[in-house]
Amino acid sequence: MAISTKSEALIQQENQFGAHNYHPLDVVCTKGEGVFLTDVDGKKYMDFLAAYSAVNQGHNHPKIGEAMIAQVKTLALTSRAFRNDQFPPLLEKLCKLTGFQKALMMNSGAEAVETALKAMRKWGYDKKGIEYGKAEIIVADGNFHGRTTTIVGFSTDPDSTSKFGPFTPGFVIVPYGDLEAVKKAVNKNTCAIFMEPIQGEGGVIIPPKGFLKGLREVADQNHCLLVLDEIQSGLGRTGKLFAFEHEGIRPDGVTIGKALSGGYYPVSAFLADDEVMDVFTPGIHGSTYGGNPLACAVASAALDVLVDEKLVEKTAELGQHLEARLKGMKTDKLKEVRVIGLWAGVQLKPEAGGARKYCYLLKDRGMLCKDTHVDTIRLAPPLVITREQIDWAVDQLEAVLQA
Ligand code: IF1
Repeated sequence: MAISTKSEALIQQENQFGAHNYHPLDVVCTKGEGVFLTDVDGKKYMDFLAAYSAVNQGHNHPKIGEAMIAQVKTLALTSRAFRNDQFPPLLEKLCKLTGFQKALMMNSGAEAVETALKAMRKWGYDKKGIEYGKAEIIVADGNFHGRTTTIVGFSTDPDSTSKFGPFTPGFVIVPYGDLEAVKKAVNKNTCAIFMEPIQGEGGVIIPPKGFLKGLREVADQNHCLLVLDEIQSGLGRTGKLFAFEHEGIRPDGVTIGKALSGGYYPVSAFLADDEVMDVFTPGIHGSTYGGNPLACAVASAALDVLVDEKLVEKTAELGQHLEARLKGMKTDKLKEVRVIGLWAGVQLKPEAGGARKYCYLLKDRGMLCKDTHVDTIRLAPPLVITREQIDWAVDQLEAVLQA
């Protein structure tokens, strides 16, 4: 479809003055409301990505926006050199909601992951007694945990790792979902197992049943930590507050981000009990913006919306409908459909010609979603979506897959 001069001018400007570290769909958004985005030409789209689950509460949620504006007019930043009145209540709310004893606030997801990695290693030295410099963390093939040099160092995606080395040592990569491989990799120097409970960038990869439970057992038997990255899977996306609840386990630590602010502001956290969190003592870790009053006010409102609007329960229910509708699509282009809550990886057969072209066809029909790993269309609408809106979206998807 032709791009208007207004969009074209903005795309040209971005290409000229911005680093080319992305290849976005050519839609220039200017407004968001609930599940909808509007572009600069006034065309309205249903958002089926939700900023990679950051906007679980829906675009422009009035309660989060109002909390943000009120706090902006009062106090935005003190740094952690001084205390602020928004931080303590947010910590308590977060701990009571998630069941962890302590929270450490950061900004981006990658920073929460870095925090978790530091905690795992220091716990290994302080509490497990691993010889200094020898700590190992077991991670998964196909992982995505962010973009810092340490994190991309244990990525297996060539795009993430290309020429950014030398990398931080101390990571052991095993196939995702392979419990036997984890058992083989674990040794006296293992301080932790660190994985996504469901791999997002991997294309919504749900591990075999019992895998997380198995990881919990391996960690317990070998006196090491199990830490899960719920930055994308957490806060309702899978129909539970945390994806690990599907297997009835509890990790020793968890990273959250994205929907913690409902998309308004970068807010992330590492959550753990005292046994792990007390490895952090004054001066050894932090961030200028971590736990700032604006972030805390926004996160507090974003969590309230999640609870007050029963978005977790709603997602569990609507997720079943999404799954039934996606699995009932009449098309010969599907290889596999993976669904958990309002999160789906629609994997096409190679002969379908790649997922990206279908994302463009969907865009023309007013639906925005994102391809991943060549053949997979990833669906993750804001959790405020209705059953009728899901039906409309699946109708569009089915139509483009029949073309
Ligand atoms: C980008 C992917 C999604 C994450 C998990 C940590 C982070 C992420 C499980 C880091 C971030 C984002 C980053 C974004 C694309 C996106 C993504 F496709 F790359 F993998 F969501 F699926 N842990 N995921 O998914 O959080 O530092 O970005 O706040 O453009 O890189 P961040």
